[in-house]
Amino acid sequence: MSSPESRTLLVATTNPDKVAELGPILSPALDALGLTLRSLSPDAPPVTEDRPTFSGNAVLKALAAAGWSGEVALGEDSGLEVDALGGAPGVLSARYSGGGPAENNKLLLERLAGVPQGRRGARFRTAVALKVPDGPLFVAEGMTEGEITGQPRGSGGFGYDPVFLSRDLGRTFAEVSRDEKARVSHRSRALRAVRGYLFEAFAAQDFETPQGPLPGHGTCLQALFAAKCPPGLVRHQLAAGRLGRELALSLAEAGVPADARLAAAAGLLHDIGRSPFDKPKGNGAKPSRGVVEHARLSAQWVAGQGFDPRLARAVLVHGLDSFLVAEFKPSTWEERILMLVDKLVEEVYVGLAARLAGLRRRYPASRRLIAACRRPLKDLEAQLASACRVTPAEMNKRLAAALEVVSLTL
Ligand code: ITT
Repeated sequence: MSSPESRTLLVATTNPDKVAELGPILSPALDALGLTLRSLSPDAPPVTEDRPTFSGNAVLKALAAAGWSGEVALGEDSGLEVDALGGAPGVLSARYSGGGPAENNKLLLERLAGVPQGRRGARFRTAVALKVPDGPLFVAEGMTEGEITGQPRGSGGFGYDPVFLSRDLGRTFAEVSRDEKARVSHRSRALRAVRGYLFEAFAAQDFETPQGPLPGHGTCLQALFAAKCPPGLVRHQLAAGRLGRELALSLAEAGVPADARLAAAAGLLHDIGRSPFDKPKGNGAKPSRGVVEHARLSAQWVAGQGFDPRLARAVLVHGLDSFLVAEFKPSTWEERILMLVDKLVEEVYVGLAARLAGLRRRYPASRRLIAACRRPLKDLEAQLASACRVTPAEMNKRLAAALEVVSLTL
């Protein structure tokens, strides 16, 4: 993967209301990577949004902006789908009436005249596409449900916000603050899924912290292959790294000082000691590949690289047995993040219950340990969700969405 020279993320939109909503959601990832946000200048060539889907148009915008600027670019396409109108205005949302937002809302209410509440279901959708010049493309979608009011309500927001009654908030998007909208909006959901992929767009970047060096995405993946980790184990660690960085970014968004660079590296390297390459040799003793010993072997490998010691510590205390020994209990945000995300993913997101059931099947000798850890893990899940200011269900939805991002090369 070639790495762009520029330290900028170019947002390919001409809509300043969208830029105002994008900034706060992206900023934890931009801060972690030292990137600055730039929006499209008026001299950028216009793009004809002629695709039948939001993701098709988001990809068009991202490809055009990355090609034109040579910078990593984010394309966004969004709109409103109304059930009683067969999904209209859909991809034509911006151009529905041929006039501005007030005319669009007027036409929408006219077309829904006589449709009773309860049959006015609607949803906003956003697709975002992150394009690395000469590199991959990441695509994610977000959605939020609601219904169309009888009359416009509220003076905030933009576009169709005054007529969209949010199911999550019980008010129109024009009646709530920007922060409240950001908790549940289609745009925030798509952006939260994709923002961590900036770590992969800038994969060649390693980090320097006051405590020592931290390996970036590319360095971690190279280490996994050099350590001869089998493909399934690489996929598990890739999933834990992606979830770990998104959970850290969600915490940072809520004002909690979690380091997404550390959480990402911990997820990517936490099982490196399971690799056959790192088995101790010579005394005939086989290392346990069970739920406990591998954490020590992985931490040993990490410590041997001279990385920031917080990384080896997070890896050391990610095994289930750490809950049972006071001195090994995960106690920093990044240690807690790794402990939890490792118990939510196999090679894909499965959630806590299914993950523990899988561990019980694979390690029958550790059944009692696994059963004893169920409650502390549920408590940890609740603690992290509360620190993100969301319910555990919403936090899990966010994390699962971060693994549903499509990654392709065109
Ligand atoms: P760019 O193409 O330059 O990004 P645009 O405003 O033309 O800007 P779209 O093509 O994505 O954007 O059209 C989306 C339209 O859907 C937008 O103009 C609004 O009318 C509506 N829309 C999208 N998200 C919205 C939101 O959060 N609140 C209210 N209306 C929204």
